[in-house]
Amino acid sequence: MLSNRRAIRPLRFLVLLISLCFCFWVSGFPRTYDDDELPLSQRRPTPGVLEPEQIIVSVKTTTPNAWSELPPLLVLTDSAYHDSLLLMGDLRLNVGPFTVEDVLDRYTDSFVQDNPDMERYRATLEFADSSVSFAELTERDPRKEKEVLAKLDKYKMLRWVERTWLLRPERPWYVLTEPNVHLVRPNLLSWLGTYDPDGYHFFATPSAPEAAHTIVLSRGVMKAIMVDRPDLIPYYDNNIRGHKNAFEVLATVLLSTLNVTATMVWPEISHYSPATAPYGPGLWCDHVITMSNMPTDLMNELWRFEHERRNWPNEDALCFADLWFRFMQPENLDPRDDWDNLSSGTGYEQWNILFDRKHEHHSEKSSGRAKPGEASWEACRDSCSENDFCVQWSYSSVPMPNDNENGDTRCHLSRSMKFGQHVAPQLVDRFGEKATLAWKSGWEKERFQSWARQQRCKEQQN
Ligand SMILES: *[C@@H]1O[C@H](CO)[C@@H](O)[C@H](O)[C@H]1NC(C)=O
Ligand SMILES: CC(=O)N[C@H]1CO[C@H](CO)[C@@H](O)[C@@H]1O
Repeated sequence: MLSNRRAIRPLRFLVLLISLCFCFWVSGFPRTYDDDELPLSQRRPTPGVLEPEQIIVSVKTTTPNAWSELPPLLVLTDSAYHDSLLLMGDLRLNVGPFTVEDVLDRYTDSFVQDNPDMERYRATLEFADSSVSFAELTERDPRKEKEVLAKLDKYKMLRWVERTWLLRPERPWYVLTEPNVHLVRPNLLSWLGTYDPDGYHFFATPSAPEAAHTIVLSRGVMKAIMVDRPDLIPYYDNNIRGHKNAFEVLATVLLSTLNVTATMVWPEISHYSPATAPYGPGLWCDHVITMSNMPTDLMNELWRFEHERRNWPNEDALCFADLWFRFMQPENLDPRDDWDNLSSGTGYEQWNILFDRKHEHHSEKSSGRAKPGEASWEACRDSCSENDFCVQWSYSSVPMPNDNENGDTRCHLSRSMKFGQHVAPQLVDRFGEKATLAWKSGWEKERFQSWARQQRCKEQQN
C-alpha cells in the first residue's frame, strides 16, 4: 500500500502541476513581465540600457585640487560605478584606494623642459620631490590661475584620452569630465544605449565660457585614434601650442583625422546646476544627464534626491521638472535683496523679455513685449506680473547689459525661472564712473506653478 501510494502520488502531483501551470499560462497570456513592479535589486536589465562597466568615466583634476575635489566626488559616486571610474591628474597620487594618474608623464623630458606652457607641470614635479605644499603652486589671482590651468589642459587633452583607453581599452563608451560635474547615471546608461558604440560619436556640452566640458567618445572613435593610428597622439605634441583651448585640440584632431565634429547635446548635457537651469517650456520634460559647476552641497542634495527616488513606486527618468519640484518649489520666492536670479546674463538672453518701446504705457499683449519697469524695483515687478510670459524679474541698481536689443536696463524680465544666488553689492566701473551694483530679484511663483502643474511628462507627476 505504502509503496503503491508513493508510486501514484508523484504521478498525480505531476498531472496537477502540469494542469495548474497550463491554467496560469493561459490566464497570464499574453501578459508580459513588468519590471517596474519589482524592487530595483531584482529588476532585469532593460534592453538597450547599458551596464555600469560599459561606460568608462574619466575625471580630470589638478594636483593642488585633488584632495579637495576628489573625496566628495568619490563619496557621491555609488560603488557600482567605482570600477569604471578613472582619475586623471598631473602627478601620480593616491586618494584612499584610488589612484590619480599623471597624464603628462609620456611627454619627453626635453619637451617638458623646453615648453613654457609646461611650467606648472615642472613646478609640480619639483614640489613633489621636495615635499612643498601643493597649495603654494596656485596663483593668487584666480584669473591668472585659470590661464595657467587652461594652458596645461591643452597638453593634457589627448594624453587624457590616451591614458583612459590604455587603462580600460575596448569599452563601448568613454565619458571625459570634471569633478564638479554630477552624472545622473541611470539616464546616461539609457541614453548611450540608443547609439551604436562602434560608430563615430563625439558628444559634448554646448560651449559655455567658464564652464566645464563633458565629452563623450564612442569606442569607434577611440579605436580609430588609438589603434588604427598609433602615432597620432605623439605626432600631435608639437601642434598643441597654437590652439585656443583643450576642447579645440581634441575637436581638431577628430575633424582632421575622422571628419567627425562634436554633437552638442542640450539640455541633457548642460553646464546648468539645479540653481542655474532655466526652467520653463523647452526645458521641462527633458532628461537630466549631467549637471555642471556643482558646489559640493548641491551635489550632495542631488545625490540624496536620486536615492530617495529609487524608493518611489514608479521611479522614472530624472527630468528638469523633477529638479524644479525638488529644489525650487519649496523655496520662499518672495522678492530678495542682494540676489541675482539670472534674469539677465550671457547664455540666458533667449528667455529675456523685450520691452515695448513704442507704447510706453500699455504694451501690446500680442507682441509679448513688456512695459518698461526702469523706475523702481516695484515697477519692474509690476511689469513682470502684467506680462503673461514673465516668470521672474531682477532689478539692478545700475543699468546692466541684456545681450539683446533691450540694451542696458535696470529691469530684467525672463520667461524662464532660475534660482540664482546671493550676490553682495559691489563697486563697478560703468563708463568711467564708479557705481554700486546691487541686485534685487523676484519670481512669479504662482503663475509658474499653475503652468507646471498642467504639464505631464510622465504619469506620476505631481
Ligand atoms: C565630412 O563630413 C561632412 C558632413 O558629414 C561631409 O559633408 C563631407 O563630405 C565629409 N568630408 C569628407 C572629406 O569625407
Ligand atoms: C551668478 C551670475 O551668473 N550672475 C550674473 C548675473 O548677470 C550679471 C549681468 O548680466 C552677470 O554679470 C553675473 O555674472
